[in-house]
Amino acid sequence: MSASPIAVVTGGAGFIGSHTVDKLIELGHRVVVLDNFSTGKRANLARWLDARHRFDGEQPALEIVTCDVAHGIFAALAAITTKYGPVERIVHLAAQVSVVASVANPLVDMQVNYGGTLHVLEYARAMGVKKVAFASSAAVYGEVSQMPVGEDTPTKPMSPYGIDKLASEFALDYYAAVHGVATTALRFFNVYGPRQDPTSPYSGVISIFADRAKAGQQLVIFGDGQQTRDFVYVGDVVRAIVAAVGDGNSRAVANVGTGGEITVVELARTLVDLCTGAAAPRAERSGIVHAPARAGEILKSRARVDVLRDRFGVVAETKLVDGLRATLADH
Ligand code: UD2
Repeated sequence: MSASPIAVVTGGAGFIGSHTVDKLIELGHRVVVLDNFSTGKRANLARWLDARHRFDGEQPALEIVTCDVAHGIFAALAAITTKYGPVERIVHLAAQVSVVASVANPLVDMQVNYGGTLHVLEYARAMGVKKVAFASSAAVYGEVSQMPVGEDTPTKPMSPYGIDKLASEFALDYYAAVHGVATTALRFFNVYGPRQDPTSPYSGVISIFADRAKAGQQLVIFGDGQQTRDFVYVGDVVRAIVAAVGDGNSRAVANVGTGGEITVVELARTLVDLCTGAAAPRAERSGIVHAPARAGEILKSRARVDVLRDRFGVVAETKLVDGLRATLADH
């Protein structure tokens, strides 16, 4: 039996990363996770940690390396590649993920997010990695008046986070053009699903609402709740990632969303209904209250998704209510 290919997932112990690892291993890869466990959790990878999935060079398996991507992926991977062979593909998800934290500390954001991408690209160039897929963000667009947002919309990021994601995209393009490293940047819209951490005030709204609705606590909507988002289920995002990292296309940039949008108030009502049953008496249901709008908040967000469909053959097909049910089951 020939050894299965080695894929690296940076940030592989995190929310999107661990779902990506699950899928890549199911597809037959040996997967190396690079994670500094600042937000990632070993428990997210629990199903691969038993003896059946030992990384002995042949069967699909998992190896975890604790490291900061922005401090030397070369050293982190040296022992593994010497023993088991070269890395074929890299999914680069490791990042500082809070927009608010990036505003408070732009230098850290730049070092981790832009610096991390450069380390990954330098590794890919030096080691002849076949493909790098990168988690970019809808944050590269900033406030856009025309919906849905296509990839050709002028980018105008409104935060250090968005700037560093866009700078990373430029770096991907540069390495593709100058060094022949095949790359794809995926611009994630609002990703949700099981394993998303609800504990920070800046966690994704669905993880926060799911947690509170399940506990019968109030859901707090910022502003009037008429702002919309394109919420895309993590399982669909993983299909986009796997398609992007598996193909030879280069220099592609693709939105990853559903192409639909829902208001935050509708979202809150749907979650409350799912938790209590639409017919439940008002008193048993979580209340929905309003608080002042977040400063600098974008009003509308909806992805155009034809590049994802036409170039990568992926359509986000999980219905919101099904995705919400799966998310609630995890809380
Ligand atoms: C998303 C991304 C962010 C960045 C940005 C780019 C997530 C988690 N964050 O930020 O990384 O890419 O898009 O535009 O995907 N809300 C409430 N109550 C709460 C929490 C949130 O009403 O308790 C509202 C919030 O005001 C916003 C919406 O829910 O209108 C979504 O908030 P979010 O923090 O989940 O995501 P967003 O779109 O601000």
